[in-house]
Amino acid sequence: MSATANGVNGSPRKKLCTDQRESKATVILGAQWGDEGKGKVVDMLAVDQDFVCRCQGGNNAGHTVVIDGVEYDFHLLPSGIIHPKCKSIIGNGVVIHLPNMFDEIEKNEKKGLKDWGNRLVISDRAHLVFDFHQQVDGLQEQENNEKGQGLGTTKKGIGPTYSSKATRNGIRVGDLLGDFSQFTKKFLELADMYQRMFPSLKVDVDSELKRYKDYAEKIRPQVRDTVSYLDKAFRSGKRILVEGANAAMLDIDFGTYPYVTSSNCSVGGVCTGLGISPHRIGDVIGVVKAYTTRVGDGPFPTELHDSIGDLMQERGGEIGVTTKRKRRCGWLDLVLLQYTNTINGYTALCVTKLDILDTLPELKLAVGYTLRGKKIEYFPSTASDLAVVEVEYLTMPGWQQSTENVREFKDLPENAKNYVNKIVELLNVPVKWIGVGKGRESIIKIE
Ligand code: 2SA
Ligand code: GDP
Ligand code: MG
Repeated sequence: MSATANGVNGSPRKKLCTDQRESKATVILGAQWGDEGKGKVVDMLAVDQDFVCRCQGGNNAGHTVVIDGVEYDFHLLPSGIIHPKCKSIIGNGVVIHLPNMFDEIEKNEKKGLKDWGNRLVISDRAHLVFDFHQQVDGLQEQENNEKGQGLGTTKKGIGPTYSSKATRNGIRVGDLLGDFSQFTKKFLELADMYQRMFPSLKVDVDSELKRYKDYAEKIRPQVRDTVSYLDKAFRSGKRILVEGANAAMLDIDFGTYPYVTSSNCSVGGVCTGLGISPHRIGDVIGVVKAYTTRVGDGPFPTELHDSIGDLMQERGGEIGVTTKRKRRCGWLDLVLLQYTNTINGYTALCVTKLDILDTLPELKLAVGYTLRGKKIEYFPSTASDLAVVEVEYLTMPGWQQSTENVREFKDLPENAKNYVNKIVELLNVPVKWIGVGKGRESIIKIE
């Protein structure tokens, strides 16, 4: 048989996958501008998983999990960390500020997190965020604001750290655990570069190096090569969940550039941020808030600047988990969701926060965009075009009754069912879960 025939029949690939025990990762991704409720979905699905992995972002993320009335907010730690049987992986694509990570661990220990040291695994390829990256994030924002071009970042040093990674003078976890004199040299060079770029930046090099010498020993037990570790897990049929952070519309390539974060928050980031082959990706679950929110600057076609927007903000408790900023609110945008579905290929959706819409007499869904008088069949790539699209809406009647205690789809008010069914119809993706409250139990599962 020729090599070509082999390829066409798919046999070389098949050979790699013939082990019956081989598993596939389930991926959870934000389908809008973040804060869709990914933390809650991860918590729900992590119950029977062996691994929960973060693949991108850093502690700019804020993922909320509510268990028995106790609210946990995770920023860098995977939301599965509270599940005693589940290992939590921080992959190579993540950027880590160690002092913030240990603060986060300490805060959660006070709420009941136990034995995390046995479950947390950190990639030696992940890049480190230093205090000066966070300061530079603030300085850049300040400069941009002065020009009226602020992005509204979380100031967690995410952009500057991914910049260091791209300019190849970033420092990785593995560097910290290796020869400390080499780490010192790299640290001095990097700090020096930023001080030349930002003369007002102060870096207390001696105390930082002392601090990092201690952090090296503190994290050493958690660090390993996560590529081979996960490979072994896939081969032995372990159940692996990937927790996307931020969301598709904040993706550095596909989001509303430059009003985006600095990583790939869509499905590609799963492969590059964990070293997973695309063949190992199974279900891709898109988490969709029943309306739209955005925190930070940038265009938002369905934004509401009226009492309905205020109602969504207040009823929805729409406040940033990391920065405590008010989130902007607006109608559900199906044009945007069609776009992120094209990129991510959702196999199922979880629609969250349906309960927040319970009091509205009427709801609108964005179903089309017109740009400079012409209906468009693509999602605009520039912030300036997106800022001027005219939105075509479909109006649907509201249900004006509480959905909070509903646990089966059939028991939802007819108009709530119609709203969800419209999402399914227009996206052609099944909705498998509907969130009707903050708690773990407040979910409708659709078999
Ligand atoms: P950055 O800090 O460089 O990643 O900021 C760039 C843009 O990305 C947005 N961004 C977010 N949007 C929604 N949720 C995020 N996490 C927090 C939360 C945000 C918070 O869960 O609420 O607390 O404010 C998040 N992280 C980054 C950010 O607003 C910028 O528009
Ligand atoms: P994430 O970043 O996608 O994990 O989302 P966040 O945690 O930043 O924001 C989602 C907020 O909505 C949190 O306060 C959650 O507790 C809350 N939440 C999640 N799902 C639901 C839901 O179905 N109904 C209600 N009322 N709140 C929800
Ligand atoms: Mg969030």
